[in-house]
Amino acid sequence: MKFSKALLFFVLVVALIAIVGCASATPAAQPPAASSAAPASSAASQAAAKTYKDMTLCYPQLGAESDWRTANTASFKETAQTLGIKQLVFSDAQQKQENQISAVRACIQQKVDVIALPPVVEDGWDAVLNEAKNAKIPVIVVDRSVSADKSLYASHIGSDMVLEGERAAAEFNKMMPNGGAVLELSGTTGSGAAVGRAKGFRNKINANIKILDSQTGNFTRAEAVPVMQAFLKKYKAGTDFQGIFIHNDDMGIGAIEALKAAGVKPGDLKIVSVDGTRGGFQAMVDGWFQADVECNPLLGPQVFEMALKLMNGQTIDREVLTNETVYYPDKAKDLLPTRKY
Ligand code: GZL
Repeated sequence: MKFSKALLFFVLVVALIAIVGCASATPAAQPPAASSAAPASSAASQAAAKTYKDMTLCYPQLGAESDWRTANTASFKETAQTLGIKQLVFSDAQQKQENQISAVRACIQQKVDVIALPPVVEDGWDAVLNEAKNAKIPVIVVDRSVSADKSLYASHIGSDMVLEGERAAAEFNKMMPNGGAVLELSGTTGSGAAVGRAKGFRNKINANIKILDSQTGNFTRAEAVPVMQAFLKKYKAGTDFQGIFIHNDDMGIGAIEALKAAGVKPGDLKIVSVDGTRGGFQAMVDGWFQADVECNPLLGPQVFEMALKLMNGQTIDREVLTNETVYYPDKAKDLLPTRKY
């Protein structure tokens, strides 16, 4: 059977089209592209770690009542500046809890990353801490403590206020081995600082030293003056009482003003204060204070570090206590120029 060349060519062309056409209609299985099918790498699957530049931290400061508080505020503002955080949402509650609670609520509305709360008093925080928890905004309690359940905040960082009171008591025990009587000028009523210091003082004061009276000066110089004046009207310095335990240096300086006006001289009484501010060191240099129990306000760097860890889902210690000491007049003159607050 003889095929014409033309027919043979036609058959070949048709066969060729049939082969090519199938190929294009059913693409061959493509090898998996490395980027789409391979399991994502662990780095790629994790969201990029947050940095300080991503941080909006809320610091609803309780007030500006003392040199300690001024230094605490400066520590947060300066650290925020140095770290270059996105925003420090700062406010001053003028020592009013309702103002602090409003400030926290505003920060929750703003959807800040972390709230660092320096509570003016211990009680009354449960509701707003629950609101922050429900909004998934972690809270770090700073400085003074709260009575709210620990599940409502991520951590507390501050001083051991009970230990501070115990340290003050130990000084009176040393200075008044034969006993006597002391007055107490306490801090803000209901504040973790005043409650802790009073508790610690009573834990360790010797039985032969009587706490003759106790009044609050609300941690301010101005409010301590009339309290000390009233004490001096009621009790004879040196006779009815031989010492004064004062919960912070600012009130101590106010008390000195009243003592001077009443004719009391440096050294007539045994006075122990708390904070270790420049004002307290000067009072030791001048002979008014026989000891000053340290309470460190410079908590900014640690709090920002804790906040960044929380933003990156890392765990932090639930309780961070600052290491502190007691300062005495014999070194006060040399140390005064080195004091940071
Ligand atoms: C203590 C702090 C107190 C200081 C005062 O940690 O809360 O409040 O002792 C300050 O000086 O006003």
